[in-house]
Amino acid sequence: MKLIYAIIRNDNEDDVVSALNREKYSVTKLATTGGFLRKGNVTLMIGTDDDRVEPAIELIRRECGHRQNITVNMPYISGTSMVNYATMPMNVEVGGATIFVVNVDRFEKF
Ligand code: 2BA
Repeated sequence: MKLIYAIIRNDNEDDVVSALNREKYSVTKLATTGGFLRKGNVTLMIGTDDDRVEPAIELIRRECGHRQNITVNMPYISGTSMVNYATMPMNVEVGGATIFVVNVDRFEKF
């Protein structure tokens, strides 16, 4: 058995979770925050049999679409004697999904 962690954008959550449920995957949603952009995203935990991992990833890929480049204003500290907060435009890729697949040693339900 495997546990899939899929970090997706908030915008994609409904479509991905509905599609996973239709295909009989059990899903737990966690409200998470990206450490870089400090914006909300969603982490899905999906426990499933080994042979259902690839179909789940394909489904997530289909629902999340392509990555896109966006420009964000990142905060940074400027100046020496005083702390001045400013922002700096930066290009980042968003969209798609970030996926980790880990082995499950033991799985029980009571
Ligand atoms: P964030 O950490 O908010 O990152 C948002 C996007 O900013 C990333 O998109 C990436 O394009 C860019 N980015 C992240 N860290 C960067 C850095 N140190 N320097 C320059 N650009 C950076 P994604 O790669 O699609 O990641 C989307 C979200 O997935 C991330 O949100 C984070 O919550 C999670 N994530 C991605 N890779 C991860 C990893 N290796 N471990 C844990 N979480 C990860």
